[in-house]
Amino acid sequence: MAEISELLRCYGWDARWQEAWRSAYGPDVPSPRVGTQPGAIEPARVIAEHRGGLVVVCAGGEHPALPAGTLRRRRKREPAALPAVGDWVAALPCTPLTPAVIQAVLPRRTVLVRQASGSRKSAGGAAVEAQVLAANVDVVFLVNALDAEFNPRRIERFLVLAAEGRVEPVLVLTKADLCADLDAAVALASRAAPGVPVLPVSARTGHGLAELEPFLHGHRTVALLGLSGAGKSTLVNRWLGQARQAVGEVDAAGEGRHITTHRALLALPGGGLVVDTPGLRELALWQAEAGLAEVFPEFERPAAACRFRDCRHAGEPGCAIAAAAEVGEIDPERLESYRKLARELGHQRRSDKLRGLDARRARKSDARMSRAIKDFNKHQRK
Ligand SMILES: Nc1nc2c(ncn2[C@@H]2O[C@H](COP(=O)(O)OP(=O)(O)OP(=O)(O)O)[C@@H](O)[C@H]2O)c(=O)[nH]1
Ligand SMILES: [Mg+2]
Ligand SMILES: [Zn+2]
Repeated sequence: MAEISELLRCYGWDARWQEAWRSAYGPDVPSPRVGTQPGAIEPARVIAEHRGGLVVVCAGGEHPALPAGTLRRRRKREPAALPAVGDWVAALPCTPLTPAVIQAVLPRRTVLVRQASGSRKSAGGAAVEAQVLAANVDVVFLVNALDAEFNPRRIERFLVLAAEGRVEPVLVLTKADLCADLDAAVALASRAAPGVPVLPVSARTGHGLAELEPFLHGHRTVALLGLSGAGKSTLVNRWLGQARQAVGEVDAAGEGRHITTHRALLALPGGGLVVDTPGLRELALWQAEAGLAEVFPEFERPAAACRFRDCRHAGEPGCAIAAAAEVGEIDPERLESYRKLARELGHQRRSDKLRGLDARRARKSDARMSRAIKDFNKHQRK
């Protein structure tokens, strides 16, 4: 078997990815060829996403890339199908005249996906789109500035998104230097995120940064999500040891001005990988029922005792959740959040059904694609 490229290893390629590749495309990782000849397909990781296209890193270095037409068409049936930052993909190498062409996305280990902003209204017939924020992320830092208003409801949303994508969440409270009562802030955040590490830091004074270090090693991928102006890029620059990501000023209203404009995966000198993202103004969930159940476990058991199987816990007769709330077993604010998120996901389910999104069909076409690529490579090797 061909040796694993050191560059790919730095970007997180490991024995498990090698295995995934092997089972999809055969025993060899074909070596890239240069020149205008079409080369064999090779593994690459998507490291940036611009309006104009993608950037991938493969054994030979960084290249501009575009998804193949087959992937773009698949998006209609499977909204999260397009390659995104963090994805491992099978790409045809670029030539001096053409970008690399991404033929397939290796099955994601984890994924952070939201409903694309502006697509919430499905009633008027507008398509509801999924947007992959980052793929194959090990840990997500939910970044919240301590000078901004703290909104537990936003945090819950983030936690559901992380749980759904099987990504370990860490709550990072930035700008600790601007906070008068750190203990109170941490206590408040911990209430919204039971069981999740809550780490106050200051990029200005260095306070708490050492606590983040353990996450930034060993070719693991950490994604940063949060409002604009929360201080994500400032942290990334600190870890990079250079001012590579532009950072912005915060205006009088305490809002950042969307300084980071595209998602990018960056390799840190210490071996870790970070995904810097543009500030998220809204975070609409995308098919996250499992994540919801994980973040609100206290509603799972009582809900099973509700009289109606599709009980919305909003005043239906025989509602076990309402009964539990009455005797004070349930935090009414969390119940309100849970209800709201469940309602939102319910709407989405129904509109998906109307559009006929069908996961089984998508998997079938996956298998077809990987067969086609195998054949293609066999042909190349002859
Ligand atoms: N006082 C203080 N200011 C900070 C700290 N970290 C970041 N800032 C400031 O917060 C502002 C916004 O920081 P950015 O790093 O650009 O924020 P961002 O989250 O990347 O914002 P977007 O790219 O727009 O999403 C800048 O003016 C930083 O100097 C900190 O720990 N303390
Ligand atoms: Mg930024
Ligand atoms: Zn109920």
